[in-house]
Amino acid sequence: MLSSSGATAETLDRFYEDLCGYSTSPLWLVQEEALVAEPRSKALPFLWRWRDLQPQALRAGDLIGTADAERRVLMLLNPGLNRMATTNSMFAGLQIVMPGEAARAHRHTPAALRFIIDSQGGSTTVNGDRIPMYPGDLVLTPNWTWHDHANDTDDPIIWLDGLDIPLVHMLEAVYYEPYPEDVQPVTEPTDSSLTRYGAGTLRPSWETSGAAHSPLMHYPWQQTWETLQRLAPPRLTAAPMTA
Ligand code: 1HN
Repeated sequence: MLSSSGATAETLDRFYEDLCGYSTSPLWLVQEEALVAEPRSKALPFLWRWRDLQPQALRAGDLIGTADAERRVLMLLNPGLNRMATTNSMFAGLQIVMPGEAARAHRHTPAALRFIIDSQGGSTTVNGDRIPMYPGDLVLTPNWTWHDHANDTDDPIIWLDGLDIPLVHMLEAVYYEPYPEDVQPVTEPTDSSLTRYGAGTLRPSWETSGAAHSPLMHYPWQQTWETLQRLAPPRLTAAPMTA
């Protein structure tokens, strides 16, 4: 049988007020909300349009130099979240690197992914592995890997950054370190993670990646497209992202 003390509202009010003074609070007043109610996300659906944002990215390229921005990124901030977040757990942004520029080397605990939108051969170097970037490519920068970006082409390059910053921030585990030089040395043959691990089920027996993350950093669009084509009905023919 359930018990009841019969305490008056005033007595309870005083009790709850006293608890406040001890940084303590009764669970039974909020248990419904804390445990029973289903999660309701504060994040709102929102569409960021390329045709709106591309000109703004180019404008940032004109107005802001690399001396003023470690990374020239337009943040895609969710209108329902009052913080640096695109979804509850992920941050996204559009990054632009102008011809001849390099975004200097650094590393951080949030992990990053990049989907390349406009590029005729820019590159990201991840722990000494220089990765060429073309439209539709996915390039990974696992947490705490050194990375810098370079644009040796005649045109601006733009990509979509995705980082798990809101999640790592919530864990109070965001750390950052600049590389001692502007650019890290390339220590591997170009695109070596793809060479070693890009064949999927075939991997060299002598490679032993001790890293806690996947050793594959580059998913070229051509490979992705061909795989999708093999899986899809035969009417798909052209690779729309191919330059
Ligand atoms: C960052 O370091 C990069 O390394 C991109 O390219 C976007 C957004 C917030 C904080 C750090 C990058 C970022 C970022």
